[in-house]
Amino acid sequence: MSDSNTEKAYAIARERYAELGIDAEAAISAADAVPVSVHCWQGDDVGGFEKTGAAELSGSGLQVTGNYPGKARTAAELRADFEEVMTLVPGVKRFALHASYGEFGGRSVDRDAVDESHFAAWIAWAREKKLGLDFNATLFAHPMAAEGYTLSHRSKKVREFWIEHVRRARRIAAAMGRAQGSPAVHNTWIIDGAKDSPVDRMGYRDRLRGSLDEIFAEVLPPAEIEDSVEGKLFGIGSEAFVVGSNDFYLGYATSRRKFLTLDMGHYHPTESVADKLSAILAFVPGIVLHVSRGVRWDSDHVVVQTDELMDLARELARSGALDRIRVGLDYFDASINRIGAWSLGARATRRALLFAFLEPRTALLKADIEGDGFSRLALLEEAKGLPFGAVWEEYCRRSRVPGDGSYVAAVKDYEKRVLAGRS
Ligand code: RNT
Ligand code: ZN
Repeated sequence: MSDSNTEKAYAIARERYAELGIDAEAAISAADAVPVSVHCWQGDDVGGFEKTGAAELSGSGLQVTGNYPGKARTAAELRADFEEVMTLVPGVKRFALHASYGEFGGRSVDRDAVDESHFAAWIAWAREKKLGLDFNATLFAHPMAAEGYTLSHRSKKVREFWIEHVRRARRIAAAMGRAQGSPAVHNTWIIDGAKDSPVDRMGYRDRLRGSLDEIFAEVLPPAEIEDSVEGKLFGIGSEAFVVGSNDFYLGYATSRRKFLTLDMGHYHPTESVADKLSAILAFVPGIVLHVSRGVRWDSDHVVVQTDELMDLARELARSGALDRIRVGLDYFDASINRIGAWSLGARATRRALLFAFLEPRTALLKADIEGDGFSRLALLEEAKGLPFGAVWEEYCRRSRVPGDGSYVAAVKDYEKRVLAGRS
């Protein structure tokens, strides 16, 4: 669409929204301002840069399928790819790294030796690009994790190795927070679990609680780091037992005043993460969202505008607690163009936020208060047919990113110019 048609369509759309008491300008500003922390790992299939060659994800419960050509092989390539993604996705963005993405200058630096010097280039790049960084300890794809247990392992030696790793990862996150003048989220997710039922479940949970307590005994400034813990329902190879289940971490985050990470792929299919927001926010300091799309299982498909995502975005917009919610992405598809996958999912997340902020809130709340369930339902239906696309296109235009009709061409162009040359 031409710029002038986009503006014309928006002017009409804006009037239509105003008829329902919705300020489209305010909605654009609100949706634009929510930071979306884009995950580094869509760019290279959760590979990281510890060693060259294929990632050893097997046994980690993470599964990346597909072999589409052009994946980033170095940190420099990953940065270049994300710079391309940034030109395609509107709104305030952050970047989430894993400890396995350090730059080790060809040396082999084990997880219990990683420190902020290995992230100096990332920190300098983020400063230049005005990107906030977030961080994750990496407790998978490693020989010490090969038995399927890390922080809850029976062996003290294995536990101590991973405790040291997470301690270091937290310090790296704090260094990022210091450099950017605002806290970096540090998320801890572990693989621990079993294919079949262990008898001593209690032992594993006791040990996990103990390890986490040892890790968090080191107090880091809240201005530099926000600690979060992520539970899970099951993984490939941990179908019968996951030590860090939702119940475990809900209790942990509540009692230890930590953030809780809610991944959209980590619950029973009929559970609603949207519904969990207001329930859990009543008891924890904050929530980290891992926006994802599970197809039949925690498959981490590229995020699209599903009902689940829309419900989540609406709850976010309605919550009045945006200062306690961190939005992060967590999906990876290696079977299609990775830059396309990355930007499509991030755009879908931003679209859902904009849609949510365009809700006729005042009228809906009135119906709520008056107990007029029919009007509320009718209004929610009406909202689905409002000229949302015109607002989205105008928002993209103002953000100087391509609209839906032209960003695919930009992805293809980058593929031809850059990705095709990678073996
Ligand atoms: C795994 C968790 C975790 C990872 C990333 C790579 O089930 O969702 O968040 O996907 O840390
Ligand atoms: Zn996750």
